[in-house]
Amino acid sequence: MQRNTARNFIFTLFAFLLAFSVHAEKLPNVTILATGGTIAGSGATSTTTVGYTAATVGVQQLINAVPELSKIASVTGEQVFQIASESMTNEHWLTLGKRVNTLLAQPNVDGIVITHGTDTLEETAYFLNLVVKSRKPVVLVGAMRPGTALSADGPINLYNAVLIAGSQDAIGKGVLVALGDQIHGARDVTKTNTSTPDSFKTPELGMLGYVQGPKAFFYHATTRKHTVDTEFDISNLSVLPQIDIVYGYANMNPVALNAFIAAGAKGIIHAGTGDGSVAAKVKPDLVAARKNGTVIVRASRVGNGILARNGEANDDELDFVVADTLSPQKARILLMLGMTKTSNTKELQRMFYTY
Ligand code: DAS
Repeated sequence: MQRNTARNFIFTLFAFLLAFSVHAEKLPNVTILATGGTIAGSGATSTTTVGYTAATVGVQQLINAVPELSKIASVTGEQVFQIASESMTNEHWLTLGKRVNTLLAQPNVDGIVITHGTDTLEETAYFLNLVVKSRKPVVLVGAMRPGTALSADGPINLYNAVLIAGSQDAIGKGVLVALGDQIHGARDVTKTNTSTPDSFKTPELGMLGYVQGPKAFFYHATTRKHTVDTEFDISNLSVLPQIDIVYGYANMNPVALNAFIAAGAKGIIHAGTGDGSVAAKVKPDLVAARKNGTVIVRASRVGNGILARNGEANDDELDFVVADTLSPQKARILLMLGMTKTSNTKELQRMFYTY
C-alpha cells in the first residue's frame, strides 16, 4: 500500500512540474531589433522634448528599462544599427529585411519588434511589408520623446509592440506600427506631426486596432497584398534601383527633375499638387524623361485620396504610372522594388493597384 502511495505522489508531482514547465515556456519568443531613433535617444533635461540626441541608448538598456516585458514574452535583443532614421538608406533596408527573414524562418522566433526613429519609420515599415516572407508579426515602434523626458512614450510603446508581436491575433496582418496605444498598418500609416506624441495616424483609410491592458484588439485588416503574398524577393539583392522624388509647388521648374535623371535615377516619383498635376513648365521635361526610359509615377503631395489615372495627365498616351493612394515616399519604395523585376509600365501599374 505504502509503495503505491509513494508512486502516485511521484507521478502527481511529475505531472504538475511538467504542466508548470509547459505553461512557463508558453511565453512567445520575441526578438527586438534596435536601429536607433528617439526611442533610443537622450536629452539634457527631463523637459527636453526637442533638441535631444537620437540613437544613444543600446538595445539591452531599452529592454532593461521595461522589466514588465519578461511577463509577456521571452525577449532577445539585437543592435542592428544605431542611427537617427532620417539617415536610413537602401543598404540599411536590405540588411534589416534579410535579418528579419532569417530570424522569422527560425521556429523559436514567434515575432519581431523593430525599434526605429520616427522620421522614416513608415517607410521602413512599408518596405518590410513588401519583402518579409513570413506571416509572423513584425511590429515597428518608435517614440516622440526620448527616454530622459517627462512622460516618455518609448517604454510603453515598446511594451505594446512586444505584446502585439507575441499575439496570435497579429499573425498574417502584415507589418504593423505601434505607437500611442494604436496599431497601424504599414501601407497607410504616416507621421503627421513634427513633435507631438499623437503624431502617427492613418488618416481616412483608418488604423487597424488598439492595445489596451494586456491585449491587442484588431478591428480592421488591409485589403492589399503584403509579406508572404508579395512577388518581391531581396534575398539575392545587394543594391536597389535609384528612385527619386520631385516635389510639386507653385512656380516649379524642371531643374531638380533633370538633376536626378542626370545622376542616374531609373524612376521618378512626381509628387504633384492636387491630383498629381504637372506644371506646364515641367511637363515637356517629364515627357522627355519617359521617352528616354525613365519610369515616371504621378503621385500627390496632398496626403489622401486616389491618384486618378488619366485625370490630370493623359497617362495612357504619355506612358506614366499613377500611385493610387500611396504617399510619394511609399510610392518610391514600391517602384524601387517593382523595378527589381520589370520596367514594363503596365506591370508596374498592376503593382500599384495590388500592394
Ligand atoms: N531624428 C528622428 C529619427 O531618428 C528622431 C525620432 O523621432 O525618432 O527618426
